Amino acid sequence: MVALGSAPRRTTQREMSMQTNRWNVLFTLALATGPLGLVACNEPAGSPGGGGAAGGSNLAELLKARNLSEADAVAALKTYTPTGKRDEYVMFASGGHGGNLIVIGVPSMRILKYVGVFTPEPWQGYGFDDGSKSVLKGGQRNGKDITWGDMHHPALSETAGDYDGQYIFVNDKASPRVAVVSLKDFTTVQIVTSNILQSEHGSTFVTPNTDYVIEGSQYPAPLGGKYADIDKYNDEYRGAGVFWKFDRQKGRLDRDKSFAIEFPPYMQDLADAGKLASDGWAFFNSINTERATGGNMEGKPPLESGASQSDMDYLHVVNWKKAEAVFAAGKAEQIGDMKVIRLQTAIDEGILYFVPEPKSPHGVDVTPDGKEIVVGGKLDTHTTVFSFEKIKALIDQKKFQGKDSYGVPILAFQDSIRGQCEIGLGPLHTQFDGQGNAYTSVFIESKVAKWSLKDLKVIEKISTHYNIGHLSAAEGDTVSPDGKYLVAMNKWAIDRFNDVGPLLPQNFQLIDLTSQKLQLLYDMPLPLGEPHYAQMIKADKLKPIDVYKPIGTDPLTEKVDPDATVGGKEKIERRQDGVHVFMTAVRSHFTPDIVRVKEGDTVHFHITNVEQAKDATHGFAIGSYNINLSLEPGEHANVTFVADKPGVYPLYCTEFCSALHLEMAGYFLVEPKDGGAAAPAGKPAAAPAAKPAVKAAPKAK
Ligand code: RUQ
Ligand code: CUA
Repeated sequence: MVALGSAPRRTTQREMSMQTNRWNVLFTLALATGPLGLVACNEPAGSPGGGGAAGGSNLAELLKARNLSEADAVAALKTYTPTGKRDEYVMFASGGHGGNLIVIGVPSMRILKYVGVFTPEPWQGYGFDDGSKSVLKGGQRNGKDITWGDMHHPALSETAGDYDGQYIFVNDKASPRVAVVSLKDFTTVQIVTSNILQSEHGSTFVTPNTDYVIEGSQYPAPLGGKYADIDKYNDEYRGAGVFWKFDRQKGRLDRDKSFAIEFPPYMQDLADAGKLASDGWAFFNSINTERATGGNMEGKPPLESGASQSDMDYLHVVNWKKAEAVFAAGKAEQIGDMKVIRLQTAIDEGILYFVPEPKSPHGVDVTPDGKEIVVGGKLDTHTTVFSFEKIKALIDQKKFQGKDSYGVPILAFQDSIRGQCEIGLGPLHTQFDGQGNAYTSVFIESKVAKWSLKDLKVIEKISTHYNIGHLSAAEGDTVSPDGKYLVAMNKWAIDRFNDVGPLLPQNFQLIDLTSQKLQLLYDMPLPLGEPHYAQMIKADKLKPIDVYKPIGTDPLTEKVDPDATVGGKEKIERRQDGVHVFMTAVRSHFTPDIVRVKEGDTVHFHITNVEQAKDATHGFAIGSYNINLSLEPGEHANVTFVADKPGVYPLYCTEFCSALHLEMAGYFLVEPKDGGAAAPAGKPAAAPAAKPAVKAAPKAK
């Protein structure tokens, strides 16, 4: 049982510097006494880390025994976080196929939490009580439950272009969905979806004050979920950019105030919102402006070669401020469940422009000052730096080099860029520090390239292990990035970890940006489906609650639930709609602890954890009924189900909450309709005569 009432003590500045000094002394000693240079690790991959067993308590001996190099020791000291100490940054990483969000402390790289988002998360009881079930229901597609997610890009809410620590938004590429997670309690409070899109990718990206959460399509399809054969690709298939309006007061996306902008059937890729100089604008990449459709068994080129014919694709430049006004003026059309600004309207109203961008680009990242847009050209060796000022001037002067086949004005490439930086093979995504440097992931080379935005020259490259996709720098998407740490999110781990069968973990690698040369500090295996992107926020910007107050609070409404119960007021009531159980949980009992219902009854459990001690969570489980709640201190939860199988069901608490946790249990008794004659579920009803026989069976001795 954890100590109650004694909040973990924060380390004082003095203690910190004492500690640093102690390490310095120890470390200098180690360097002076140990032949560090001679034990530098140069072993084949796959050998046990650090060679021999850890032995001795003397640093120099330890380094020698574990065969660690000086660089290893430095890396260890930079990431080691002693017990009770906290991390400087918190990173929110996508949980990929798991459809959940992973909270990681940096620089320790300790996993702090998995937040259930698009899929049930049993520990949190997410997807088991009525409230969270209704949140998940918001993400049903065509009435179907989706039991996985392809989560890509978490986006922290921003105020004036800076992370404010209030909310985080995430997307599901496969079944276009956007979720809102409240950072007050790290709980998913809303999932929205629209039938306007059938897949998405440019999501989620927020405008600088979180007015909108952007969701851009990926693979074109007829808008609104309609059917059209792929022969009609050019005419009937479309992309779109959805602008979900965020109501910060309510902490929810407001469907009625949200709109979409129709795009031609190119495959839109990543997106980013403008900021400062480019506030009011948004940028979407595209691939496959060739409009290849695949059909490799129908005499057509496979999609990937068909889509790589031209040298240029189109950067979509979108004036969302204008789109907002056009939508408000009623010039959007209802398609499916979304109001859509049609392509022609977007052209006529000056909402959409194209700028050619090198072949099959991927990441589009607006610089911290909002003045430039960096595009990584997957099949190009450069990053291209577009100047917003130049783009804006061309638009204002209506200086276009032509139109695409749908009539969208095209700006001249050379007139829109400031320049290009020769990066290497396969540049994807770019992050920034506060010193005018950019960091681009180089997929094919498995490297991070640090380059100067000013000179467009590579300063340094560091190898990653192995192919790197996204990368995330501390406060890296804000108007004032911190630099300091960078996490490379590598898609191939190959030989980095112990073998666990053919499906390998992902490899997150922590890189120090403050050292003279970029230094690799830590490898973190991530045992969840491809987690594309992450954002990293200064830990002290997060101010989550530690208990729900007042007692009986529903996390979704943040109000006391009308069915919350206090100690002494517990009751079981039979009403028209079934049996209502008003229950409390406290160490170490549920009240009531025996609940009797009849087969076929609808049962409503209303359970309040009446504790206010930090971390005093109780679980509530009824095994064979798939009931599993997590009741954090002060929390109230409801769960409704039909008691359709008679029998005796123990109920119990699933969190080891006290010395008498095992005794925190009771019984849920479902009396058979016929008063006890029914046999156990799955077996034919026993003849009444069998009953006394069972009763009379003598106890085995
Ligand atoms: S995108 S790295 Cu969504 Cu690059 Cu995956
Ligand atoms: Cu409550 Cu265990």
